[in-house]
Amino acid sequence: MMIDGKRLLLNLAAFRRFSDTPGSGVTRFSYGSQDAKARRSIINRAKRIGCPVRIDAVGNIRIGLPSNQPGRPAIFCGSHIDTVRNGGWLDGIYGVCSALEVLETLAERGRKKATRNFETVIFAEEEGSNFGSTMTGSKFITGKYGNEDLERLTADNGKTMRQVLQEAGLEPETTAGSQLDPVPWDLSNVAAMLELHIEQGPVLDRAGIPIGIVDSIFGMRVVEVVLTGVGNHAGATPMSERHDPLSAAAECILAAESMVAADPNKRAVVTVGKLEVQPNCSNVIPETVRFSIEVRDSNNEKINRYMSEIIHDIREIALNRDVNCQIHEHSSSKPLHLDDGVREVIRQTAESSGISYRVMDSGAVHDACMIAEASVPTGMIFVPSIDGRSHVPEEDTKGEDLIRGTQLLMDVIETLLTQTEEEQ
Ligand code: HGY
Ligand code: MN
Ligand code: MN
Repeated sequence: MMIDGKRLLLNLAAFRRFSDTPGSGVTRFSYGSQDAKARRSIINRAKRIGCPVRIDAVGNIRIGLPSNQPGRPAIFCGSHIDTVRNGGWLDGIYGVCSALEVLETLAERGRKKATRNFETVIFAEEEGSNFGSTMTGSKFITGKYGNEDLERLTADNGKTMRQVLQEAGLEPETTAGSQLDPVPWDLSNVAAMLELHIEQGPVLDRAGIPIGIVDSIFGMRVVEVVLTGVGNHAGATPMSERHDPLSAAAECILAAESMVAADPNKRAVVTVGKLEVQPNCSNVIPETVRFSIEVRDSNNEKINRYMSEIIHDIREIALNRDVNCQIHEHSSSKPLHLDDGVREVIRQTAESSGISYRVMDSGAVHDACMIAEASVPTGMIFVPSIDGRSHVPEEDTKGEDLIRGTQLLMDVIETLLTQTEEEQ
C-alpha cells in the first residue's frame, strides 16, 4: 500500500506550531498547553477516520483501527510527541506522524486478509523534560515505574508527577469505569512493535545511506550531584578562604569528560546537560550547585564502571575543596539488542524495495527500549539527520528521506499484519 507522502509532510509541518518557543526550535513538554493542543489535533484526526482512542493514567495514547478484532494479537507502531527545550521538529513526532499515516492508509484502504490488529501508540514524557527521567510513559506502561514514582519524580518547580498529571486532567488512580486506562498495560498480546525515528547522529548522513536498521540501543545511567560550599561576597573573600561549589563542579565535569573521552572503543559518552547555581548572582560566590551526569554505552558493565569512577572522583574533589557532596541515583535503562526476526523483516523489505540501508546501533534511547525490555519483539528504522544534528532547532531531514522511511514502515507493517503463524 502506498502512503500519502504529501499528507505526511503537511501533518509534520503542522506540529511545528505546537511550541512554547516559536522561532527558536520546538519546545513541547508533556502535560503542558502545547502538548494538549498537539494531542487534541491527533485525537480529532483519529475520530475523523473512525479510529477509537484510549488514554491511560499517565497520558499514553493508543489508537486502533475500526477493523481490529477483539483478542487478536496486535502490531504496535509509534513514538513520542514531547520534545526537549528548544528542540527539533522531528524527534519523536516523525515516528508518530508516520504511525498515524500508516493508520489512516490502513483505515482508508482496508487490508488484505490480516491475522493481526494494528495500533498507533503515542508515549508520554519520553524526553523526561519535566522530571529528568527519559521514557517515563513507557516505563509506566511496562510496570518499571509505579505509584511510588508519581511522588518520587518531581519537576523543577517542585511539583510531583502526580500533581502535574492532576493539573493536566489525568488521574493516576484510575478506578474501573473511569475513562482512563490503568497502567501497566497487558502487552502479552502484542506480536511486535515498530518505531520509526530520525537517527539524531551523523552516521547515515555522512555515508549517504537513506535507511538505518537498528540492531541495538545504548543503555544509560543518570545521577544528580549536589555540591554545597560557603556562599560569600565575591569581592571581599580571599581566594585562599573560598569553598566554591561551582569551581568544584567544573573540576568534576572535566574529570568525567577526560575519563570517558579516553574510552578505547570511542563509543561511551558522558554528558552534564543540566546545571543550577544558587543564588546565581555574578557578585556572589555560589552556595550550592546541582547538576546531572549521564553515562551511556552499549555495555552495561562499562556504564556502571565509568559511573562508579566518576562518583569516586567527585567525592575526592569535594573532600579536597572542603565542599559537601550528595549524589542521588536518578534513572537508568539497560543496553539492549532488538529482535532478530523483526529486524530481518525490515531488512528484507528494504532489500526488495531496492533501498540501501545500514544496520547500526543507537546512542539515543527510545520508547522501543522499554517495549523490547518487556519481551515484545521490537524493531527500529532510522532516517538520516542532516549534519547529524538533533535536540536543537537545526534538526532536519530531507523530505524524500522522511517519505521513504514512512513508506518502508508501511511495507513492513503490511508484512507483519498478514504474517501467518508459521512465518512468525
Ligand atoms: O535522551 C535520549 O536519548 C532521547 O532523545 N530521549
Ligand atoms: Mn526521540
Ligand atoms: Mn529526544
